[in-house]
Amino acid sequence: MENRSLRLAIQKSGRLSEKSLELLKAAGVRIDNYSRQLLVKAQNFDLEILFIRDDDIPEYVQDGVADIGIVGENIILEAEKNLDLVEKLGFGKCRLSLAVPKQFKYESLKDLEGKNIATTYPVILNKYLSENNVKASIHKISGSVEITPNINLADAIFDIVSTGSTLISNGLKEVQQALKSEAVLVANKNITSEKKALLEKILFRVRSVNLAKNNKYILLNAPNDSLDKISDLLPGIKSPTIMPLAMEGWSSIHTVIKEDDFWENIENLKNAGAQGILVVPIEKMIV
Ligand code: PRT
Ligand code: ZN
Repeated sequence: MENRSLRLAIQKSGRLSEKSLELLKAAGVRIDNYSRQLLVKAQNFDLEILFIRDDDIPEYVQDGVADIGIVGENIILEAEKNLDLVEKLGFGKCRLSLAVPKQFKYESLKDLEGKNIATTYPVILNKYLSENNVKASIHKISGSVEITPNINLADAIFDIVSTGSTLISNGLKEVQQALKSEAVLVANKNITSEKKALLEKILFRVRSVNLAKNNKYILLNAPNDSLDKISDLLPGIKSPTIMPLAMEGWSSIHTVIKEDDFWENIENLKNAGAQGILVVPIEKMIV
């Protein structure tokens, strides 16, 4: 009989493993007593978690061995499988960039015409170069791409960069970013309606968790004559809640604000008369 549980493939051990499990936990999915066996059943949700290498996830999901998966967008784009990209998850952020030895006089992509470029992402690189009308010879290698220019195996590399320190410590400089990547939730194109309903349920929770992460609950006090000015600075979900304080002529303002907007606006809020500003994390947010 066909398995009715929704089966999710995540990376067994690597940069996305902990964050994937954290996301499930925050979404209220309990997986007790697991020690990264291949397949584990959630305690309180009709979900099985399959722990595998990230490179295998696109194929497993396409072939229906798993119904959904969490994997880097870079892996998905390179694998060229037929999948639904359901949601960007906001972690595992990195970029795919071209880098050259630091003494290389790089001015534009044309400087790479006819050069040897080493990468583990030949599909993405090939597409990027042809979109930009540059012809280079691409060398697919499976690891330690960053050492290839030093051993004269390549003139340039195309690889994942996050802090950039790997490039620097290998005497390379990042010259061109081709794309950004982050962890994404992907799904098989032909899942049953039962499984689709389970996916929707998980997705609703994941969105609530991620929305909450990007927003903060803000409380502040202000003199009544600056309330309008302060309200204008707080682009809340709806209009802010304003309550009178015991102190004559003062009110307390509560609202939800995007974390980035908060940092942008902090000085303006203070200048407008805000005092006692509190910023509180939100656990779940349903709008
Ligand atoms: O064993 P398995 O095949 O499952 O894992 P893996 O070794 O292939 O992948 P892993 O765990 O290294 O990365 C998983 C995913 O994390 C990648 O597919 C990306 O989507 C994402 N990610 C985010 C990164 C990085 N940041 C990253 N910095 N993947 C790799 N790196 C490497 C990069 O290859 C380079 O060697 O880190 C180095 C650069 O880092 P900086 O900080 O020095 O620039
Ligand atoms: Zn891998």
